[in-house]
Amino acid sequence: MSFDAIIGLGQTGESCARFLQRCGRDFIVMDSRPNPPLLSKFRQDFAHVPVYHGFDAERLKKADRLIVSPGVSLQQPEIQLARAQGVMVLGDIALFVEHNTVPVVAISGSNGKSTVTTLLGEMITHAGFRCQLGGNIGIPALDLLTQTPADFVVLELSSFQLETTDALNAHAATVLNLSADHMDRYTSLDDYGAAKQKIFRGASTAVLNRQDKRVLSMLPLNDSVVTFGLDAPDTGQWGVVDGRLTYDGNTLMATDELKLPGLHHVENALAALALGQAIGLPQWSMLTTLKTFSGLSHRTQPVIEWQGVRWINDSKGTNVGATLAAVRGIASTIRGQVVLIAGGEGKGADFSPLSNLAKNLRGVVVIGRDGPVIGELFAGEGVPVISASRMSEAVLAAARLATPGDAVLLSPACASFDWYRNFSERGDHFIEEVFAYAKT
Ligand code: UMA
Ligand code: ADP
Repeated sequence: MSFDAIIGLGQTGESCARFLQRCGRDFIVMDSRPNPPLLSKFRQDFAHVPVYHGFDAERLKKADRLIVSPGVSLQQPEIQLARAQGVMVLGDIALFVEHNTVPVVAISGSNGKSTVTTLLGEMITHAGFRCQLGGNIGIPALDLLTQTPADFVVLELSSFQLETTDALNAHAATVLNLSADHMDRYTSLDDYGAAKQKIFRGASTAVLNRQDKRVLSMLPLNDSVVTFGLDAPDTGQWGVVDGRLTYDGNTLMATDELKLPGLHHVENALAALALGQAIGLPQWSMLTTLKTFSGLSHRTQPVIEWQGVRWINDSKGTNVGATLAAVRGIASTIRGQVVLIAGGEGKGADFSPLSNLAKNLRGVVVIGRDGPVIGELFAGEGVPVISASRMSEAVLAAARLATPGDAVLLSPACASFDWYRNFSERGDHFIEEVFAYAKT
């Protein structure tokens, strides 16, 4: 019997099942968890499809293809064994590429992916084109194939999704930056970078951050390579001159006209402009979008200003690079200092670069499983550290540390899974506790 095996019953696995059913293929599903969150719904929707608990190498070896979800490592011995027997291993993005007919813009990087994906989506729409967003942003790419085709598809892609994709053949592709993340899945930063670099395979235009050495070293052999950075640009490149976004010698708008605060968002704006130009969007239209785009929730999102202190939710700051950018970005916009709330599940990260933030910090409140590791780092730098065992305590502790002119920033540098289902639940709970504190 000819069949495919879907590995992982999450959002991706479910979308793969819908896709294979539309194609009339037989398939089975395996998940290592006894009770994957979507199991009961799946059993209702796909009553005839066998779902197995645990990865069974013997069964996998008999499949034609393994369609592996991003949350499952390709290093799983059962997957390796099947691959060694000649079973094809791929992911949902590879299937999408095989069946998609719409021009794709692909966005990866350690941080800023969702922001740039959404911003570019708004630029495309403002310019009068139809656009679909998908991928790591939370809409499985295969589901886009069932919608009315748009003029462009913008895909946010994680390193996990790129690992299982051979050639994306995007119209334009970028890696925004590279800093340590998911070190529980990779042996080194090079290994992680190699997965991201795959985004450039077959791309017509590659857009690179020229100030990020690791990204620049990916310099692909694409027909057209465009760079962006916060420095003055060379001919045909994007950058900043005297506080103004600049392209090819022409200044376009002042960086403080951007609605989003912080230098990391200037980089995001330049990346979106470079990608937009690569697919033919008019500059005037993209600049108008930049002046109105106010960003996404949980990414340096203002919550409230209370007794002279600004409270900011950056729950999506789930790795060290994001927290560095968020603290520096916010510190440059306030009179005082930042009180940082950080900690959670560290994913095997090296937190030591965070100690460079000591001069920006009034104090640190540590939370979650790996909070104590972050705490030790700052205690060594002479920054006051308080440990909190729940979010309400963290908010009260931060309020005690802050003085007027300061900002309290939740930017954990960690995933949320030790206390919450996901980063948005963590951010929502933080906001709730901040309002509860302000009412007292
Ligand atoms: N899992 C198991 N056993 C399995 C299968 C999964 O333990 O057999 C665990 C994974 O380790 C993971 C969780 O279940 O912790 C979910 O994994 P999944 O592959 O089933 O995830 P999906 O629900 O399909 O969601 C995935 C992306 N998740 C991951 O890459 C972990 C979503 O990105 C993405 O939005 C979705 O596909 C649609 O494309 C989320 C994410 O956290 C936002 N991404 C990481 C990030 O942004 O840092 C990469
Ligand atoms: P991703 O989808 O890659 O996780 P997001 O756009 O959701 O990226 O932003 C996540 C966090 O990363 C933000 O909360 C902010 O702290 C940080 N961030 C955003 N853009 C950048 C950037 N260009 N460089 C570094 N950090 C960034």
